[in-house]
Amino acid sequence: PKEIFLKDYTKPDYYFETVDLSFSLGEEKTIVSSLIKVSPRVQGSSAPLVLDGHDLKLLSVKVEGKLLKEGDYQLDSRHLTLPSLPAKESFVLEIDTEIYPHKNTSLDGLYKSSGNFCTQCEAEGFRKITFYQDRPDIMAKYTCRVEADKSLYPVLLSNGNLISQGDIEGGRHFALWEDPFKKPCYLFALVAGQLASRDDTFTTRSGREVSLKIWTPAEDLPKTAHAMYSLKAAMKWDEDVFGLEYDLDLFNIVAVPDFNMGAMENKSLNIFNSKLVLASPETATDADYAAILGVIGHEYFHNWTGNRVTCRDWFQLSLKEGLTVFRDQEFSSDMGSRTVKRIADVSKLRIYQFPQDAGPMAHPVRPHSYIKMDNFYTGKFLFAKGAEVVRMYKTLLGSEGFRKGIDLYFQRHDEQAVTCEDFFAAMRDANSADFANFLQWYSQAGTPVVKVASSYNAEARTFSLKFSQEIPPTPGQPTKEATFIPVVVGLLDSSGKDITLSSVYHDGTLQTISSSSTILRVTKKEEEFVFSDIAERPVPSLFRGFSAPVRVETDLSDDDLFFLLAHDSDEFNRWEAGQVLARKLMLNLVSDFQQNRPLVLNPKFIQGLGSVLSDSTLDKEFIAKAITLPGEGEIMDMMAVADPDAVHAVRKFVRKQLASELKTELLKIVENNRSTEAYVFDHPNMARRALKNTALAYLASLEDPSYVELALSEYKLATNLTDQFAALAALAQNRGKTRDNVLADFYNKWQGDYLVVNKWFLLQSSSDIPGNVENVTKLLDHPAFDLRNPNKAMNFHAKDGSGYKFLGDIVVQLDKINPQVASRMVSAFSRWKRYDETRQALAKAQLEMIMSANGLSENVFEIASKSLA
Ligand code: B3K
Ligand code: ZN
Repeated sequence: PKEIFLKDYTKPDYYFETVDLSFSLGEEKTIVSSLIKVSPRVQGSSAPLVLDGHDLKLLSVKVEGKLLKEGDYQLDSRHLTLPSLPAKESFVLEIDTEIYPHKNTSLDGLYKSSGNFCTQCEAEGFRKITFYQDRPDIMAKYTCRVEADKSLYPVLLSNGNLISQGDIEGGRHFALWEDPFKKPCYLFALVAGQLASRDDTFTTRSGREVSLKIWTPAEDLPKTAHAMYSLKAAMKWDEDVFGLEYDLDLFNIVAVPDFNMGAMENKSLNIFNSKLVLASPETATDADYAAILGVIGHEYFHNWTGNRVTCRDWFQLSLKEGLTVFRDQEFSSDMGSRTVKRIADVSKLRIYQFPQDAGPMAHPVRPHSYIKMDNFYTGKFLFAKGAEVVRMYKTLLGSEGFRKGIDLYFQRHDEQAVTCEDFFAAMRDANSADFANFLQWYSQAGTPVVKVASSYNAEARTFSLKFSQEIPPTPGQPTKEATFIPVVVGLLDSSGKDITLSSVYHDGTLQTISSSSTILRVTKKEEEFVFSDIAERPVPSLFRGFSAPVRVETDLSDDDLFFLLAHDSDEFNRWEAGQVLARKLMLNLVSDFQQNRPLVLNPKFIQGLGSVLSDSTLDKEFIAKAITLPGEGEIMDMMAVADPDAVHAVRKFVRKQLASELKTELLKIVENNRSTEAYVFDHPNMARRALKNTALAYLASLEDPSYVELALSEYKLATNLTDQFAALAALAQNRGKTRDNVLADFYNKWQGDYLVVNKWFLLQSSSDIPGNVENVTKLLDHPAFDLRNPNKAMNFHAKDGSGYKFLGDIVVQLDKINPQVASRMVSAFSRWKRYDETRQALAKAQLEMIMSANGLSENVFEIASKSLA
């Protein structure tokens, strides 16, 4: 496999102006004809034209209408090369290929899902459809004619506007689509099948009436109401907040059961994994509803950030993904609770991105190289750091300045393929901003560690904060430069109120402030800021709202942290103080556990969480988050040698202790937050359910018969899946008859709904009950399990040798069917070096076994080999 480098980027020798595609869809084969108007970048160029192609049968090539003979071109397994081309301003290239969508299990390119045809072209799937310069800086105007059997495929969709349609002989019909905007081929899409649509309209603020259609099998249409609500909310929000309007008269969303990712932003024809479209109160949880809102928003927002302005090359992926993830985060914040959304996003960053940034696949926001681009899309979470970088621009520039930057970006780059520097330059130029060494964020991998030391001088009435930053070495980057870290700070007085800051001294200059919080621009390896006119020793609230994606180590005492937990005006930092305390406390308990010392939970911690629990002024979902302990992964991530057994035991211990000490309050919460009203998706109701269900899980962890009864009755009386599934999960924490019975009951109830059954699989595969590998091995033989469907393929963290072996075997099996999903799974091994020697040996053996498998995909090769390196 070949590694591709950012530094090797060169402009294409040929541009494509227009592309006319024609598909004749069939059961055994599909014929794809393309007619491309090609123009050389440099007049009179004699460069060969190299087209990408993968698993294609070439039928014919014509240049200017003239059929090329073998020998006029070169064909290998990945390319079609045309060595001599007319020396003209432009010429016409025609290529016919044959492909076999029914055999395509990779779900990349053109494939079939539940009998319907659909496509996925990002990042490099278009080359599985026809020979093309499959790179995003080739932007062309497309037409697409789709022809198929009319009774099997009554609906024929592609990008843009429907120009004409009609019947043709042999029971076939066609549709002709035209997309007026230039686009890269990764945004091409085609869908053909038996589908019905939920229809609605949206009138843009300039008066364009847009027809909205969400396509699913007819029986699923009732479950698309929330998706339609989400789409309209997103369209309105983008106008209000970013001034961005939809640019065509039609917007289609199609839901398909088999899809490698969440969804795809193809121009005007978004294709979605059904789990991110279909929802009803009985079959989807609050988390599903929220995910649908966020992802529908995300794909819609790509229409401008990604589609109208796209990436020059795949190294710039964050240009569109970081920005669009940031946009969907803001959208969800505005639709619900900003603090709770921020907490959720930061948690994901810590759970997924920080460990990746410390492992063999660590890469900068803009990677320097890749073997298989698909490996850089390991779920939406991993664009999280790119989104944080965009958020830092906003923190530094303020809402208005940020908006000015966005406006300039579109003014300069509409219908262009650009780079991360172009975005940076727009932000800078629109604000005449000084971004110092901010660009380091794009080129250095690894999570910066920022240490903060504070000191108060009573005589001088000054308070000093000393920062030092260090970015740990990552593969290929042993040493790092300092980067620009915006630190939002407030200082609390002894009553817990924010002190009004008057001035701060830094680098020889005194800056006046007069507000309760300020942004410190930390740009050097070591740097000091001194606040003046501070009457008493304050407690600093640092990195408010998580103002930079870094790991922070402060000299704050436990008392300071308890104080912040109780008083900080920045709600995010109240949560954060509780988490810092929990992490410290859990790490100490881990070492107690390892040295066979008895485990004792600090009563102050119980008290601290107890007062949050009974603080009726707080948002209920905030309380639910505040009483949730950091995950096992987060704790292991902080250890020199990760010890899964100890961390597991400690987390369980702390949970049970909290539950037992706070059971009266927890029970009250469950009882006061039930509702028999019809399900409503809004923040107050979701927050109420979240708090109740978090409390229920705590209580059920005690295995006390009365709480088991309580959870069982919550399970039985639930009127929506959120409550029902939460009760199921609470009961499934503990091994035994009740668990087995309730899982069986749930399956019986829902076996007809594959999306609910998937949750049932996932609950079990991610369970930490002892002996789970054996349970899950049995599930593989379950009639509802299908390895080919990515939603069902499970992702475990190996706990002992049997877990590793189980995962290793699945990876090898799955790689032959779907390399993208297989490589996502092999990532579970990537941090094997962080465990004890026995585990290391077991995991390494599996990685080596995988590497020796016949016909290994590039996807799995890249992750497995980098993990072993
Ligand atoms: N842009 C796509 C991801 C495509 C993944 C390709 N393997 C969806 C998204 O950003 O949500
Ligand atoms: Zn995206």
